[in-house]
Amino acid sequence: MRPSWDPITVKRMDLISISARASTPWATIVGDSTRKEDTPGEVVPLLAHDVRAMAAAVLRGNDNGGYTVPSRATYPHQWNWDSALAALGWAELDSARAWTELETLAGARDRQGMIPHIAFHTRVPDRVNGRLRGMLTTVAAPYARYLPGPRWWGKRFSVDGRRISGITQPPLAATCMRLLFEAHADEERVRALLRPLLCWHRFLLEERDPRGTGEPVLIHPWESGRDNAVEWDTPLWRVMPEVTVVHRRDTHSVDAAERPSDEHYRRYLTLVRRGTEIGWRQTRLARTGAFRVLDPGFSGILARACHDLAWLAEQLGEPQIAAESDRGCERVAAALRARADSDGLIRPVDLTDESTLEVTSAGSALAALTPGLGDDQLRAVSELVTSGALASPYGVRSLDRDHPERSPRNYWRGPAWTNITWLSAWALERRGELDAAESLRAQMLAAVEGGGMREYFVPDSGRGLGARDFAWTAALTLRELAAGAAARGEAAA
Ligand code: 9WN
Repeated sequence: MRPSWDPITVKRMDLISISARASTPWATIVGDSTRKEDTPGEVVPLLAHDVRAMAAAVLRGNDNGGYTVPSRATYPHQWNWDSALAALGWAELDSARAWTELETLAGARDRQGMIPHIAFHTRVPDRVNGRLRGMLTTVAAPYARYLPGPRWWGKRFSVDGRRISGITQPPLAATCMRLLFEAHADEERVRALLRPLLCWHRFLLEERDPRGTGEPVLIHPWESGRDNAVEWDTPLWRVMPEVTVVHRRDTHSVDAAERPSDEHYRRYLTLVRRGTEIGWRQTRLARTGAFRVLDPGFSGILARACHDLAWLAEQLGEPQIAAESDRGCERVAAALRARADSDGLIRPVDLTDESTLEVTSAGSALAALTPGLGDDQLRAVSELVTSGALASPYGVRSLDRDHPERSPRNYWRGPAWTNITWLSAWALERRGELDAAESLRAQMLAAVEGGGMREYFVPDSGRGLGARDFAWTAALTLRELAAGAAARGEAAA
C-alpha cells in the first residue's frame, strides 16, 4: 500500500540528529558538517514532510519582520534577488507575507529608481514596521556585522528611509511577482508595485546603458549575484587595489576555502570606495568605471522581468506600462540574440576592451530566461545543463567542469546553487523542455535532502557548503515540494 507521505532517501549522510527546537520537531542535518570527505555514507530515510518542515522553519527563522535575511549568521540584511526568491517560499506559507516581502524590496529603491543589492538592517526592533521603521532606521545605529556595512556606501537612503548600497543585483522581482500573482492574485498590492519595478527596469535600460548597446552595464561583480565567478577575474584584476587590510567577517561563519579570496575582497572594496567617492554617479560609472561588464545572466533575467511586468500590467489594464515593458524586453532580448557564439551560448563581455570573456558558466545558463531566444540557443543551454559542461547530479554547476580554475567548494567557481538550478529549470520548462526541467528540479531537491538548507553544494557529492539555514534554498524547496505534491494530486502538507 502507498504511504500517505513520500519517503525520500537521503544518501551520503553520516548522521541526522533530531532535536527539539521551539515547539516543533526539528531535524538538524549534521552529516554535512561532520563528514570529512565527500564519500558515500549511511542511507537514512527522511520524509518529504520533514524537508518541508525544515524549509518552513528556515524561512520563518530568517524573517526580520517585513523582509527575509538570506542567512542570520552570514548575511544579516535584506538582499535584492534573495528577497524576490524568498517571496516564492512565503507564497507557500503565507501569501500576505509574500506580498510584504516584495513591498519591502521595492521600498529599498533609491531616488533614481534603482533597487540596491542591500538594504541594511539596523537595531530598530523587528516588530516596528512600515514608515516608522524607515524613520527610526535613519537615526538608529546600523547593524555592522557585515562587510562592507552601510558606512562604506556613503549616506545613501532608500525611499523608505533605510541605509542602502550603491549597486544593484539581478532584477528577479517582477518575475517572482508574476508567479505570486498567478497563485495569490492581489490586484491592489500588485498595482502599487508596477511603477517601482518599471522605474528600476528603466534605470537599468537607460542610466546603465549609456552607449545604447541594449544590455545594462554591471559596475561591480556583486551586481551579477555571482560574485567571484571566474569570468570576472580578468576585468577585476585590472582594478588596482587601494584597500590593503581586509578584516573579513564572512569567514567567521563560513570556511575561507568556500569564500572569495582576500585578493578579490581588496578589489571589491576598492570599487565600493571609488563609487562612494564620486557619489555613485551611475551613468558615469557605467561609462568609465574601473569594472564594466555585460552579463548574459543579468541581461536574461532583465528581459524576462520586463516581459513579466508587461504581462502583469496587461492584466491590470495599464497599457502604457505594458507597452514600455514589452519594448524593454525586446530591446534586451535582441541584443542577447545578436551576440550568441557559434556554439549557441551567450557569454559575458569585458567592456574595457570589448572582449568576449571565454568562460562557460551559470551566466550562460541563465540567458535561457530571455523570451524569444532562438531554438538553437535554447537547445545549447538545455544540453549544457543536462549533459554538458554544467551538468551534475546535484544541479547546475556554476562553472564549466573542465575549466582549469574550477574548484568544487569555492563559491561561484564550481558549486551548484539552488537558485541557478531552479531558474534554469523554470526557463526550460517555459520553452517546453519538460524532461530537462524535471530532472533539474529532482537534482535540486536531491541536493537539499542530502546536504541541508545550505547556500551551495559540491556538484559531484551533494555536500552542503557555505551559509547555513539559507533562505532561497528553503524558499525554492517549499515551492518545488508543493508543485510536486500538486502534480501527484496530493493536498499540500
Ligand atoms: C555580496 C546574499 C548574497 C547573494 C549573492 C551571493 C552573496 C554577497 C557576499 O550573498 O553575495 O552581495 O557577501 O558574498 O553571491 O548572490 O545575493 O545571499
